[in-house]
Amino acid sequence: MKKKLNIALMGSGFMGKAHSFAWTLVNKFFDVPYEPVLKVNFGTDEDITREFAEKWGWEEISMNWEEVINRDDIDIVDIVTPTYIHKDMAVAAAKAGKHIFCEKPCAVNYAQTKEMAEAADKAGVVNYLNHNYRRVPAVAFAKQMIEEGKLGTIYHYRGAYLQDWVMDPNFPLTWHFKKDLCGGGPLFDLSSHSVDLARYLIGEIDAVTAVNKTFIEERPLPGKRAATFTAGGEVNSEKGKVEVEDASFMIAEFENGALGSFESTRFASGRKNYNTFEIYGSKGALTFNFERMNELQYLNLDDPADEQGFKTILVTNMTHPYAAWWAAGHVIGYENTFVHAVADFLKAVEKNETIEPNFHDGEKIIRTLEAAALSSDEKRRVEVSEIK
Ligand code: SOE
Repeated sequence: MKKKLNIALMGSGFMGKAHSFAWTLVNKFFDVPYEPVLKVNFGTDEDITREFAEKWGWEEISMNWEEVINRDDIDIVDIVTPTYIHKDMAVAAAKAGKHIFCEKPCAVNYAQTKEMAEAADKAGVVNYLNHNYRRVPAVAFAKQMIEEGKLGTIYHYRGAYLQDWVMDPNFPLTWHFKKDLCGGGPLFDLSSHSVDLARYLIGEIDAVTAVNKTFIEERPLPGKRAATFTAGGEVNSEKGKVEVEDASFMIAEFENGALGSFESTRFASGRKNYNTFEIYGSKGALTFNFERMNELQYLNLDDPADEQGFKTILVTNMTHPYAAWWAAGHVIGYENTFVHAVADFLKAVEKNETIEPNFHDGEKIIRTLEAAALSSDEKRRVEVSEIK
């Protein structure tokens, strides 16, 4: 019998589903040391929270997050709320001695990420920041190939994360458009993932030059069920001000000498979750597109010149990272990446080990994004170290 660990899920939206799926399935496919128990779900709207909890199998619901976090029977606090409250919840969880699994982006600004990291370090709790795309098998395999030297010296990193879910000017003014609640638009929501992947795959960023742009300045106020990807059905004639960018383009100078770029937008028509990277090195290149997440494109400059070209590697073999699902060629999906994260997190909890990315990675990512926002505001190149 595995030891049971009680989970408190803070939030019940789009990410709540993905996390609930992961806690439920992790033991079926991965050899993890614990059995997670879906104990309590915190939400702000009682009807929505009850519906969600019943559907996903949470034993109880609560409308009081502080009480939930401080319950003696809770072992793990899983934060899937809008970004503005990550810091308060994470600091409270650390103080209460709970291990923390937290959605990205880490927080709404660099100062908050520092507080989160400090609180977690002081309490000695395991803390994990869920940039889940690191745990796509093809991405973890790309990392392996880069570490083996297959690309040689890296010259370029191009990260583009494109979506289109708010292109309709009547898409409501959800928390994703209010700076205090989200920290930034696609820069925080999407480029946070791209910067995480770039740091994971090729290294740290020293300086950035960016331009942010807002296309729609006002939107209708949101109804009760408006959420990520969902207008919610309610039509409201009153409008409010959009406080964040709709698109962000950034040039990045890496510590190792590579030159990179990051594009993020919610206005790329037809692009739904187009999270891509291209890495070019002295010995070859790798490209990845999340919408084809089981594949990596690889160019090897050692191939005979007249046979050179990108080949597709189908990253589903039992020798590839996170092989636990099906036989080779039986592709996996978005939700599986959350199971991988939960599996690694539970192993880290058992050994009380550091897992990556964590709040310290969050600090570095948000610092880079803040530097990009400053660069766009002041129309100049910004060293990441300028952000205090
Ligand atoms: C909305 O842009 C969103 O849900 C992001 O917040 C997630 O991090 C991404 O994985 C999918 O899109």
